[in-house]
Amino acid sequence: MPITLKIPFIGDFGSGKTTLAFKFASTPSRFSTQITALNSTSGRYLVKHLKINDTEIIFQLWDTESQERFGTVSNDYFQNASFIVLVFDVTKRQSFENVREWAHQIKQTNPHAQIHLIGNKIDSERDVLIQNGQELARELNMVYHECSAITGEGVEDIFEGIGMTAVQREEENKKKKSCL
Ligand SMILES: Nc1nc2c(ncn2[C@@H]2O[C@H](COP(=O)(O)OP(=O)(O)O)[C@@H](O)[C@H]2O)c(=O)[nH]1
Ligand SMILES: [Mg+2]
Repeated sequence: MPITLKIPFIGDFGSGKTTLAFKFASTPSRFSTQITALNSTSGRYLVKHLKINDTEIIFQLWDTESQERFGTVSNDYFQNASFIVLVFDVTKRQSFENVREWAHQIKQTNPHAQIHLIGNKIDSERDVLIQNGQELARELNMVYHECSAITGEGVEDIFEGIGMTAVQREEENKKKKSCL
C-alpha cells in the first residue's frame, strides 16, 4: 500500500517555498518519479512519487498561493499533515526571526506534526549561520536542513528524510497491530 503524505509548505513570502516544491517535484531521483500538478478545493499541490525501502510514497506538496504575504494561511492548511516544511531564507535575517511566529501558527491547528525547518538559498551570501538554524530547530523541536532550491543541493535529502520517517512509523504501526 502506498503512503500518501500531505506536506504543507510555509514560511515568509520570498523564502523559496514555490521554487523548492517545483525543484523537488521536477528533479528525477534515484527512485521512480512521476509528476502531476493537481488542484483541490482548498489549494494547489504538486504530486511526486518516491520509492523508499519498497514502499511507494506519494508526496502532496502543498503551496500557499501567496496567502503567507498577509501573515496567515487558511485554517485547514495544516490539518491532516504529519510533516510540515517551514522555509526561511538564509540571506534574510527577518525570515529567520519570523520562524517562531510560523511555528506558533502551525501549533494552533496541528500541534503533532513533525516540522522540518529549512534554511534555503545556501548558494548565496548568508545572513544566518548554520549554527543559528540548528539551535533554533533544537529549541523548537524541529528537524533542521539546509538547501538551495535553485541548484538543488540538499533538496532530495529533505524529502528522503521525511519519507524514511513515514516508512518507519508505518512499520512500527504494523508491528503494534500484529501484537494485539
Ligand atoms: N539564490 C537563490 N534564490 C532562490 C532560491 N530559492 C528561491 N529563490 C528565489 O527567491 C525568490 C522567491 O522564491 P519563491 O519560490 O517564489 O518564494 P515563496 O514566496 O516562498 O514561494 C524567487 O526569485 C526565486 O527564484 C535559492 O535557493 N537560491
Ligand atoms: Mg510561493
